[in-house]
Amino acid sequence: EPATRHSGLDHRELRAAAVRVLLANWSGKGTVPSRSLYPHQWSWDSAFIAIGLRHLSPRRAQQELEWLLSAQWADGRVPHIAFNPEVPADAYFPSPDFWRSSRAGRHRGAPAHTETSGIVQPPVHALAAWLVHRADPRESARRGFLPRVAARLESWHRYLATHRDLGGGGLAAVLHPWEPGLDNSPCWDTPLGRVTPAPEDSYHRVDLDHSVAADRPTDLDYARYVRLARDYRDSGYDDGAPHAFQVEDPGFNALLIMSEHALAEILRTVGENPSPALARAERLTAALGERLWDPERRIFAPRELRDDRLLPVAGVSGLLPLAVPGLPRPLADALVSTARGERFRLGQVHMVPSYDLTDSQFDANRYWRGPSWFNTGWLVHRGLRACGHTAAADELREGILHDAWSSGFAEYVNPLTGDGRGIRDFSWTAALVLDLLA
Ligand code: 2M8
Repeated sequence: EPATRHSGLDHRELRAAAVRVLLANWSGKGTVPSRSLYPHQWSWDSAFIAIGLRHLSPRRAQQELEWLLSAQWADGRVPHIAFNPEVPADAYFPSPDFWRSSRAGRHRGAPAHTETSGIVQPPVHALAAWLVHRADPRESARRGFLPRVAARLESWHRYLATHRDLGGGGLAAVLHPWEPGLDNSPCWDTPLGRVTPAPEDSYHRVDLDHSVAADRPTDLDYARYVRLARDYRDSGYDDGAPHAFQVEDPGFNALLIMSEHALAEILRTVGENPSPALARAERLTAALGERLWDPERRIFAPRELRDDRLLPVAGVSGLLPLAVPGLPRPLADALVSTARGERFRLGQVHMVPSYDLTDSQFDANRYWRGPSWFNTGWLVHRGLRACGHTAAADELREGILHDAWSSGFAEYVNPLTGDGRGIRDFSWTAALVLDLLA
């Protein structure tokens, strides 16, 4: 029997447990991904969290997004971390005194009232805002939720369309492996390998105080992350400065397209012109097909801008365009067959592995080098459903719910065994479970 076929899961009990995780991780203004490992507000985490919170408290889901967007810079970027000043500086590395946003980011319009990081994460926010609105349109209208967030979302997307189109082909580029959110994916090994590591005695890895080293990125990866982030900071967070790491990621851009469609709905609802968002969505979708489709592996792949070439890798971010509205049918069909094929074995392993099962760099336990994650599982599920693959979507949904329950809302799971990895009571795991149960 396939590993993903389950029965006997008590959905009421599961829902109650997911609610407990989200209530415990609420900090008063936003939700931390984890009390121990990630004690601040993270950008794409908050978007996924809001998508789940809307079933529990539409108002809290709105506040989650509004709080994150209040950390936005004047140039439009939404920082990947909004720091909570009440949390001790040594609780997470890199801390505010590393990023120095209010000083180093001054010329880009970093807020003076709060400390943030200076890099970004995938733009899931407009999609989340639209789903949150739809969960309770009356409460949304009463609080003026959409008018409050529409201009900020528009300026976020404009930032990505202008400052981040470093390849000139219409896609947004990422400048750090933390930006696509799939930190140590083997997809980045080649471009990251060129980065000179920072001296290891120049910082302390707090993450290893909370998690098993074999489940986390290596010290060498960290030394390179630190170098890239420091260099960007020291340029004053200038997107026009030279960057050692510059990649167009299919997952990041797929989420941007989904969010542009959602933003068009938001603009329409508040009585504004949706055309700019729709035009960007159309341009991005065309560029995704032209620039990132790998006909050999039949998956979308990251493009390294330094050499202007597709990286020969198959990562889960390459499957995420399945959820893009209006993706040409032949591409969607090819993605589904790749997901079912030997590289991801959809339906035969737990959820969707983060990296190619057949590649020598696949590691079933180490973070984004192979384990299955709940947010990418949720996105693939959404794509399968949108493309009419209902049975596969139902099966994946059951698998996600089961793995969340049996792992105690783990951060990620071993795709071959389903064993939980990383930390437990992880917020987006709980939030996306709530969404799938609704
Ligand atoms: C992980 O990334 C952070 C850095 O941003 C870290 O390793 O400390 C990633 O899984 C990322 O996608 C996620 O948003 C973040 C918080 O959950 O943790």
